[in-house]
Amino acid sequence: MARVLKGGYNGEGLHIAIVVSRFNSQVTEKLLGGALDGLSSNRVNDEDITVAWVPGSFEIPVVAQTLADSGEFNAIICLGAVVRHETDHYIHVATQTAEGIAAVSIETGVPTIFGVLTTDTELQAIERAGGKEGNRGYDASLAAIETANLMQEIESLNK
Ligand code: INI
Repeated sequence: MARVLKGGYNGEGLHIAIVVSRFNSQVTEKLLGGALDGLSSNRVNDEDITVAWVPGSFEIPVVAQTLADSGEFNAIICLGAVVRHETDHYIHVATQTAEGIAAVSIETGVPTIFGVLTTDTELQAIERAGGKEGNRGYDASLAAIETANLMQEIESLNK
């Protein structure tokens, strides 16, 4: 019979950091609310949650990496909203943020969750931050808990 590993959603005892961008804060504050709601609904203690604000999404990876390197956290949740404008600035910010977050996750081994919206319009972002398309911050919190638990299961194999 195959061994199946499944992280599950019990957040008890997990230490989670959230890095959230102030740019487009009308959206990111809602993503943060969703993430905090998801963590507390799944039994992560308030005192085990750390929130770090950064100026824009581009600054998320370096702060996420420093938090991951601290060894204090089981997962890092990254929240931001990159909205397309007339110039190609958007593309650089979105690409570097996504690649940077993926690199932190792989290089540190600390699950680093991509909760950064990349949308054509502000309305699309609002719809994904507690509007009719749900709340990607909440979704990111579940991904953090599940992946952190899965990593712990893998680390405890053969112990
Ligand atoms: N930062 C965002 O988080 N979202 C955006 O839509 C955005 N746009 O479009 O410019 C944005 N720019 C700021 C960027 O993240 C950095 O903070 C800035 O370039 C300083 O490094």
